Amino acid sequence: MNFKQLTYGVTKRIAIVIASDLTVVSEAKVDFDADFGAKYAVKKGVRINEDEGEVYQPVAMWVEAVDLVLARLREKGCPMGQIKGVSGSGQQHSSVYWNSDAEATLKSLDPKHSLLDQLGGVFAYEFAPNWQDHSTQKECDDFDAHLGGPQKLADVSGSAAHHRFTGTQILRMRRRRPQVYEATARISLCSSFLASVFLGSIAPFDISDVTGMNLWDISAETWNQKLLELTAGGEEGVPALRKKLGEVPTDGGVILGTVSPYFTQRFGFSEGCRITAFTGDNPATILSLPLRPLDAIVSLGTSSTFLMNTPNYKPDPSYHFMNHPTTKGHYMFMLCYKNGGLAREKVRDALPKPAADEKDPWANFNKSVLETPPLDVHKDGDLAKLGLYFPLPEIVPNVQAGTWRYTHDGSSLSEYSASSSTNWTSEADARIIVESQALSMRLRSQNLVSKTPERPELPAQPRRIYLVGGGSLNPAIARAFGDVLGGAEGVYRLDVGGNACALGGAYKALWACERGDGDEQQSFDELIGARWKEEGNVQKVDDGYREKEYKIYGDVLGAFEEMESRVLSVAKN
Ligand code: XUL
Repeated sequence: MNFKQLTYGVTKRIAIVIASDLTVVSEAKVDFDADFGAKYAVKKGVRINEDEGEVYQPVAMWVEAVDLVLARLREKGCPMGQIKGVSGSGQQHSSVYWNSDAEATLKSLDPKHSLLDQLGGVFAYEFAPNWQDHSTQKECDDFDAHLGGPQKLADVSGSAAHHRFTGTQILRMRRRRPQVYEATARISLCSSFLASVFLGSIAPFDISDVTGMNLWDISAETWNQKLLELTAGGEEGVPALRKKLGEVPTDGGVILGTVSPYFTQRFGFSEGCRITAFTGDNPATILSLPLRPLDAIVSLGTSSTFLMNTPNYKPDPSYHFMNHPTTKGHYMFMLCYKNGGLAREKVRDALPKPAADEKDPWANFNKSVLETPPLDVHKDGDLAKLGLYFPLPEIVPNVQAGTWRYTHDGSSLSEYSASSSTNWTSEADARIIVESQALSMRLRSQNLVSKTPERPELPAQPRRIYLVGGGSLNPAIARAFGDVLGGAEGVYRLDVGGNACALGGAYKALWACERGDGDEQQSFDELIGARWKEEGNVQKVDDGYREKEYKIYGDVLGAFEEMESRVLSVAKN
């Protein structure tokens, strides 16, 4: 193991230390519920105020988690003094409101006392809105209208208005808690908050994470004046808001300074240990491997995300474009679904239970997915089945909770009714839900993919599809995703534990510290690509592209899109 150069990626919960050759040296974890659930009254890390749709977290818990995760790292024997650089990641969109004592307090932290003891008084608001917050419908309507419609807002900022996006959250803070807004000297995102603690000074926003705010003009590379005016309540409020937001360095590898003396004295970090910008958890995830343009990551957890690195900027209200965290001129394309694993679980639970000696609770579900033909079409003349299964209100498309089933005869779409002659079984649902999750991703990414240069005979599609998260362990899901989405080089399981974003943070720190200067400066892909080994990190789980299946699903994309618009128009009326 090479201890010469160590870099450290930290999320709210996980710290990973890697060596120059990317081997993992040490890891430690804090679990919000297990470690702090009782003290901070959180469940699944959050508190909920149902009446207002607020989902939030005590900032003190995050502060305490930093000390705890570092203490655990040191206990495990991590050579803290050899850590050369620190970066990390945090949930996107979440915001921290610092008061005017914050900067001075951060600069003079005393290593004999805990962070919690010292940072207790530096917040204008003791909570941080969590990314699941949905209290901002009014503010979303205002943001969408302000530039002339959701498409216009997406053109400028990369996304239409979303409840969780920080601009709408700040606007609500000013309206709902004006005294907090007034008392706020600086606003951080979760990522820049963590960087600030390590730096001992309020750190600027990261160039990728700032694009999750609905406030940053992506092509102009600066704040959008009109959106600032909306948020600040008029032109006269803009200078004060700009002060709260700070400046944004456009280089994702910027060295912000060295680690605060608090960490050198309390945990043994070296004085020269450098801090680079921390980024969002999704941007950090695309840094956990050398993700080339045309490669996609599909995260199959409780919710689902689809991430791609692309040089094409084609914004649309139903998805997100964000600046790539390390590569100027590239973007992270992201689809973020609320319904993923839980929705599949509901369908699974409607199937007969597997036999008592069957250990895999997914056995029957998987059997149904594999034994049901695409779209449940067994023979010529069978109607194709399409469905939407949303036990939670969905983001993509933005629709209330519900289940919808449709059939398609090759030219027209009809809503399925139980009294029709078509037989729709629970086994078919298992196939149709997995297909529908993948079809939604194919529909929305189809204009971003092109032919894979090494296989020009194949239609445009992702080159590799990397699956992560709980669902990636399920071979039937891998197979169905390969059927629908293709994958010119196949479908792979990305096997970096549950820590892709912490690992991506560590790779970012390594790149920032070792990329060199001037003409010699290496891009993230060059540096990490040369050191990264497939072996042990990824495993091929499906061949991906299959001509017949790829065409079958391509032929129903239009019908799938029409089904979504019908569901949306009924929901609106
Ligand atoms: C992305 C999003 C979530 C959080 C999760 O827009 O809101 O994926 O980043 O931490």
